Amino acid sequence: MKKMKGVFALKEEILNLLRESFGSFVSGQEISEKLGVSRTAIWKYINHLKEDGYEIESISKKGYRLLVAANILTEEEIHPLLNTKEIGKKILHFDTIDSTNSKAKELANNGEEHGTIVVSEEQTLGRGRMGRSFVSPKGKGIWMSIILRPDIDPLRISLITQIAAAAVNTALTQFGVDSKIKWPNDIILKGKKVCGILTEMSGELTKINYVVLGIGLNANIDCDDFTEEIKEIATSLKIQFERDFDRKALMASVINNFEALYDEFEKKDDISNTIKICKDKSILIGKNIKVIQRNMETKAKVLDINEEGLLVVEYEDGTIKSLISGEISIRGY
Ligand code: BT5
Repeated sequence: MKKMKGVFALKEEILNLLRESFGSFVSGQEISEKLGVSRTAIWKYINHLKEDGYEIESISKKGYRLLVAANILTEEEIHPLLNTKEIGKKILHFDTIDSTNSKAKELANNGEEHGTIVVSEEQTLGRGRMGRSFVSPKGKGIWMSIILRPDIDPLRISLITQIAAAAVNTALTQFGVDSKIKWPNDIILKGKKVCGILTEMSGELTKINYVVLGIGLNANIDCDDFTEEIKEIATSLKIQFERDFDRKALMASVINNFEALYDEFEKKDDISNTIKICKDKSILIGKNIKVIQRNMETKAKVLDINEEGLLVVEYEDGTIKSLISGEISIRGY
């Protein structure tokens, strides 16, 4: 017998063996020899996998056969779809959690490394900006947080939100979804919000300790999951296209697109592709809006998004200002 392995490792290894022979049987004897565990233990792990949602047929004398993979966003399911070096190397998956951003902050405070992702099937206390809540029903969206340790000036932190917005929008385009970016942190589909981004930072004036980048993407939310009030402003891919979207492929695509743009910025100090996407896909440029800052509403026209990701607006008195995302809400676009 080989040395005793952890429960997660064995479950993953059994799953991998079944995956390699997807659709055909693998005998208990074969699994037992390859992994050095008893056949009773294998039976136990197979039951765990079934509980996770994997459809596995078991027939005595033939063994086990994987029929359908579980529709969950675990590391085992996402890893084969990633082409990244650092982002998502480790994916911590939860069935339910208060908020992936809160969990990621707790982990980052305890030294969790750059690139680790926290993802949950549901959030019971999903958070938006300024204490607002974010609806995150079970198995219907991508509720994830990425831990980042960028070596950049803390003043440029809002660019991380822009990178995420560009990455989500590009990923959606790859799925045939024609969405738009509402500066600074929303992705809009047919006039309603389909994704929100929450960037939180721990650091000092001159040095970032870590950034937690939270992304909430409404993949397969049904209309009834939203309250009457939120229904007016929010949507999902399923509501718009009347079909389910592959959450695993979507999540992987967001991560892959994110790392490409993030690396350009962090390693080469090049934010140009991100800004180009944010400008090309902007729903605000050219529109008349209301800028809400500290409960004050001011009318303005959006002129541009500049090379530092700031929103350039012209107020009614003719003054031109570049806005930092911080505490600003935009209405009436
Ligand atoms: C955001 O805030 O849009 C940021 C949302 C970030 C959510 C992710 S999910 C993973 C990670 N963990 C967390 O706890 N959070 C992050 P804000 O711009 O403040 O917008 C919040 C407002 O959007 C709410 O007040 C509602 O009006 C609306 N809203 C709530 N749930 C929504 C949903 N699922 N889809 C679209 N809009 C929603």
